[in-house]
Amino acid sequence: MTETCILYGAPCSLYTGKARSYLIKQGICYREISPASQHFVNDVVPAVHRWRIPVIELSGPVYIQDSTMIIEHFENQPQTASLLPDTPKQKIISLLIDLLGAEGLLRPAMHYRWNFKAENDDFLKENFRTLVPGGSAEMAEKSMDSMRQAGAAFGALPEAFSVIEKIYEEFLDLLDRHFSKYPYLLGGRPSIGDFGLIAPFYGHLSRDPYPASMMKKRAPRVFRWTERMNRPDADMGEFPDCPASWIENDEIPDTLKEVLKFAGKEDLLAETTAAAQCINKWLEQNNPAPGEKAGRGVGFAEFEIRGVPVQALAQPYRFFLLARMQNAFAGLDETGRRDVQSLMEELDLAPLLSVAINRKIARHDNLEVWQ
Ligand SMILES: N[C@@H](CCC(=O)N[C@@H](CS)C(=O)NCC(=O)O)C(=O)O
Repeated sequence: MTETCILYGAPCSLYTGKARSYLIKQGICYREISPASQHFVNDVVPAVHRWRIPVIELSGPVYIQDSTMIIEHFENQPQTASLLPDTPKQKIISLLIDLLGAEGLLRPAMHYRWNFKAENDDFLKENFRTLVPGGSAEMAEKSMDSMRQAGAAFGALPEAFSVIEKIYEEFLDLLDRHFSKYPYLLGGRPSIGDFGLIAPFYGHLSRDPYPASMMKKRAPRVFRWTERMNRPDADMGEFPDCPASWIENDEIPDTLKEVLKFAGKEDLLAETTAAAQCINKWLEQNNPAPGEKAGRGVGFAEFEIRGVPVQALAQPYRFFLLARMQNAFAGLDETGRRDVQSLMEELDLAPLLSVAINRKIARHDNLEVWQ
């Protein structure tokens, strides 16, 4: 790949971590530039209609905002070797984990960033200064405050802290067990699922002081995977016999099944079902015109995690990603659909093949819009 592109993003940004890792693993030439730059503020923000990272700038200039769409752009290039498996189970599981990373783990990612002030805040202040023009400490504080509020909007409120931590610790243990056997989610090669999962696991959970130290102590192999995902080679010296390919015969390893079963139950199903209800109610009341911009959140989904009531922003974007998995499922042949259906049943995740909102989300001119 010869095109040199510019990635506007930042080390502390969750979604930049997803796009960056993909560019690195695919050997795509890129230069990362801070969104504090004049060009980003004056030209890129107006072109993509909002201050949001990551954005990639291609020759033209063409701008793409959205980590998933950035990856899709490169996946669609004829010279690219796709990192979405084309066997049914591995394909659908990759897209499921993409959803889990980009949406399902936002609560722990926000909690471990914003609710450990003594350990994290000095580090974050320094990081956030690099996001704002001139490195203004005052602007950085403002931006931190608005992100802190976003964390609360995802349900990371004091009454839920302890349950969020318990679930995350158990999740880490299961993931660590998986990475003791395999360097990536599906064997010796990263897939679309790895890029989804690295989103919360790089910028926040492996970098911010409190969760980083916890991860290194409790789940060192998960930490190694976060390093590995940011290296151009396979970086799997611990696995001398592992081929640099996905596991054969469309197999999903037992260690990953355990991770998925757990995460589906604790981080995905209840919230997705509640968010669908909340968004559908909003759609009924508001009936947005086709082409109208779909906001970040429309109301609050109400559900429980281990008996603790939680309210979390119901995000249409969750269903944009979920629909990608459901469309891929619908596009499988009959045998593929049957195999995936029984895998999803085994994982107690079958409802995710059908739960949906009543209007589709499309992308137009770098924005999510109602169809
Ligand atoms: N769906 C988008 C989400 C991007 C996103 O939310 N980025 C955060 C930083 S990690 C951001 O720019 N937040 C600022 C805001 O939304 O005001 C993607 O995948 O790129």
